[in-house]
Amino acid sequence: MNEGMHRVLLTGAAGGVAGRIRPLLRRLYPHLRLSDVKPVDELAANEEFVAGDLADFASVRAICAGVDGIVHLGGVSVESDWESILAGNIIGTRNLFEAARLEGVRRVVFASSNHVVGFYPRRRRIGADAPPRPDSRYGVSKAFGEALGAFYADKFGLGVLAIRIGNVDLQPIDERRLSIWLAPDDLVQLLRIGLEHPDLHYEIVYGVSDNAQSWWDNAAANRLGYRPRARAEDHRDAALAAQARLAPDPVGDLFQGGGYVSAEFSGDPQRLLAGGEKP
Ligand code: 15L
Repeated sequence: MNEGMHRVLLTGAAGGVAGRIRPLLRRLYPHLRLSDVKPVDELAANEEFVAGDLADFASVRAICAGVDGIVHLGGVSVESDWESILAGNIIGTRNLFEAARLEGVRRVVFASSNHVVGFYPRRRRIGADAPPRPDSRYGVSKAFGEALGAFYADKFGLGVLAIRIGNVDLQPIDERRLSIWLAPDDLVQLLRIGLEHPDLHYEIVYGVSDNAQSWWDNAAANRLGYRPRARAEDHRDAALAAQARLAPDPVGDLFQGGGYVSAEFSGDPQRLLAGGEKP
């Protein structure tokens, strides 16, 4: 069952997340087109590589031609300077959605990030309808990508899933990741919902496994059939041991975005914590 998803484009294919999910995706879809500015080696029989620069519209249109669905992991995946964020994530994501529309692509799965909501306090549980509180230029660019997704869905009928990804890895690597860890298999479950769910219009979901101390209400994902299998608690001792080796981060440790919050921070944490509480 892949609901007409014969050709799927994966952007950011040379990155770490793509490397973890490629072996799973190529078993699900007949043809995977991989794209990145950097080359990707060791292609499987049903994979092709097409180089693409997200900041260059003609290049983005070429990588989108003839595909049924797109998993957009490409762009800048961490905090960076404005020029890099503008080129890779603001112009790049605009180019991606516009090219998808012109090429008649049916679905786009947008890799958003937990850093869209990084300034929410850790003690607050939020849903996908929580207004953005980005903790970084990177988080702002992901909020922009979510807005673009809504626009292309509402205006042009593209099916769009924005996944606010926590942290994709084989296991949670510290205490914060016990809340936001996303196992690669669970990410692939969400990608399949984005590419194949028959009733998808536009939805924001959290990319998080079945973690007992998650900060997020993932009702929207569950409604679409998401049933995460991995549990951060199964790796709790190792994550806490790793945490004990890290320096405390007095500001970052209070907020969901962690180090992205404390980097360059000159605000008032107490004010943010007070303002972040529900009456
Ligand atoms: C992200 O959005 C980044 O892409 C990833 O590198 C991690 O920093 C992750 O967030 C995180 O919050 O752990």
